[in-house]
This record gives sequence, C-alpha cells and structure tokens, in this order.
Amino acid sequence: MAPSAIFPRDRVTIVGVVNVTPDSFSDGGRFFAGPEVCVEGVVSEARAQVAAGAHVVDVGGESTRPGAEPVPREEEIARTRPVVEALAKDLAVPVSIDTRHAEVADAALEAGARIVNDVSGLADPAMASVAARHQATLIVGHLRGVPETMQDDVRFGDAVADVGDELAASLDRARAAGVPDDALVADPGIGFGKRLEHNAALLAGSGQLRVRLGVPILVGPSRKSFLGALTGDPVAERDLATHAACAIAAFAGADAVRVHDVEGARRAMAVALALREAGQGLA
Ligand code: HH2
Repeated sequence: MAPSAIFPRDRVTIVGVVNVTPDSFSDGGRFFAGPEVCVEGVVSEARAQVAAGAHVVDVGGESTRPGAEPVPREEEIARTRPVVEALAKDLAVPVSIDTRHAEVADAALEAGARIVNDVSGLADPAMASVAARHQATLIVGHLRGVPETMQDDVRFGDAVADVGDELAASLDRARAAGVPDDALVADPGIGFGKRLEHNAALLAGSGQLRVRLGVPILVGPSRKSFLGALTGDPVAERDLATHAACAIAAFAGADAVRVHDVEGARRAMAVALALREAGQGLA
C-alpha cells in the first residue's frame, strides 16, 4: 500500500490506540501479565478494533502523559517489537509505532510496522532518516520540549499560526532527510504543551492547518484532560466528548483521528464526513 493510500482525502482515517505500557493515562496496564506484555491480548484487542472500523492500529510502548517518566530504549523495544510483529502478520491494516526514539522505530519497522507516529516532532535527529530508509509513512507531531515538563510554561500568540509554522519547519526537516511529501502526516499535538483554549483552537483550525501544511492532518484528543475540564467526565467516561471533538475536527478538515473507542469514532466520522462533503458541495 502506497503511503498516500493510508490517509486518503475521501475518508476520515481512524487510528486505533493500543498502548503496551503499564502507565498510559487511560489504558495503561491492560496488556500486562506481570512484567510481560500479553501479545495474544493485544492481538485480540487489535482485531476487535479493525472489525469495528480502524484503518490503522497504533502501538505505543512509552506513556507521553504530562509528567511521565521516560522508558529505557531496550524496554520500549521489548514491549513493542513482539506486538508489532504479531499484528503485522495478523491484521489486514497497517500497523503504526508510536515512539519518540529512532531506535524503537527502526526495530518496529523491521518487524513489519508501516507508519512511524512521533509526537515529539522529530526530537531524535535520526528519526526521519529511519522512516525514509524503510519507506514508511511519518506522522510528525507538535511538541515544544519534552512530555515531562511540557505543561509548565505554555505560551502561544495565535496557536494555529504558531503550531502551523513550527510543524512546517519539522516537515521540512523530514523532507530534507528523504521522506517524500506523500508519506508525511502532521499532527498539532492536542494536549502536548497546550492549554484548553489552544486545544480547542487547533481542533477547530484543522482545515487551516491542512491548507497551511499541504499534508494530511491527524488529531488525537482521545480522553484527554481538556475534555474532562469541559465536561466534568473522569478519564474512563470521555469517549462521547472525544467523538464530539473528533467530529468537529473532521468537519473542519482533519483527515484522521487517533482514538481508543474505534466503534464510536466510526459512527461519528460517518456523520462528520457526510456533513463535510455536503458543506463543500454548497461552497
Ligand atoms: N497522543 C498520545 C499518544 N500518541 N500520537 C499522535 N499522533 N497524536 C496524539 O495526540 C497522541 C499520540 C497520548 O495519548 P495516549 O496514548 O492515550 O496516552 P499515553 O501517552 O499516556 O500512553
């Protein structure tokens, strides 16, 4: 499958989340039996996500929640590589590796992943060349600094303009390392060093970002704390709010959403896409 076929314009691509971490903020520890990752459990969850409508399954081995402790590379590889290998063999959809580290991405791409999802915006200088060498799709996220401290000093003039400019610079670095344009996806980094008003502006501004950057836009608001701040919902009850945020972003122009609840997203995206297309017809 060519990279451009994974995020086509005529659908909203649904990326299902499978975190093989003990400490992710909403689904940590689900697939751990003692210290070991339970690969069968992950395969069964991923199959269910694909049956529910996921176009991509995204595997992460390190939590990036605010204040999270970094995971040693060997540990992150030990968590993710066997899972990626099993999923790449088992699933009919592409597997993505969610990592900030080129070494981890390299191991996952060797094991059959087709997409690198880097929330750090290429903080590891080797990341883009690893993606290029494997002819992988590269999702470039927006993050100032590191997850440990990203919420400490948040300042934007105009969040959509600032994030757009900073993402454009990261995308240029990826191009310079040999990643072709049709293999690039940009993500404004919802919840990554942003306050509620920035998250809201970036989701509503998905279409502006798309025009500014010229590549597909992925958004990942799933279950994040700004949704709790808006609704009062605890983390386990934020899927409805997630689907509202994703639907509005998709209506505004987002090409892809990263979610924990794929079934709900499929329904929300069916409606959002129909309304977006109807709106374009009226323009
Ligand atoms: N958010 C998280 C992780 N990966 N990838 C992209 N492209 N965009 C996002 O917004 C994004 C992401 C954080 O959420 P989660 O994986 O649920 O939690 P944790 O980082 O605690 O594992």
